[in-house]
Amino acid sequence: MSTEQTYIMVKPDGVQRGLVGDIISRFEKRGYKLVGLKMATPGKDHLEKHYADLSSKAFFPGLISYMNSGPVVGMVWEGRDAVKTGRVMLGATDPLKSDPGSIRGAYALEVGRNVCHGSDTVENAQKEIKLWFPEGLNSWTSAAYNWVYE
Ligand code: YYY
Ligand code: MG
Repeated sequence: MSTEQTYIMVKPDGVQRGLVGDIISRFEKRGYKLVGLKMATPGKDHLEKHYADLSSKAFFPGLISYMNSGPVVGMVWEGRDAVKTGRVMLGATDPLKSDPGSIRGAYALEVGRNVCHGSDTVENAQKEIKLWFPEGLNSWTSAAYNWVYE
């Protein structure tokens, strides 16, 4: 168990469908601390950097075009096991295989419209946070800390 930061992003379909508030709310209510938040329309080059590891996949061009189809909302959440738990909260990549209590399991049906992104490892989270928040994050002490952690 460790305190981690993870990069969570509402994809263009999630923004268009009015899911931003719900997604933020789930992380906030779980007990995670918000240390970065922005809406962005960063363009193709930036999105290709974000998904660089997938550049050889057949679905890559479609993925980039979908991600570039409207603004996204990026956020950084901090707390206990944030990377792994964030992924559980998102659900499986294919929404049909996601737990119904997860974000994708509740709101999506197709892998190419799966509403949200979450870092998959601590190392990738650090890379993604640098890419999306080059200006840095917000350091603050949550008044709820001792009510969330023993
Ligand atoms: O991390 P996660 O989003 O759950 O999956 P990745 O394997 O990193 O793929 C990124 C993104 O690519 C996925 O959220 C949807 C899309 N994608 C796709 O369109 N078709 C696939 N067969 C696999 C992934
Ligand atoms: Mg991924």
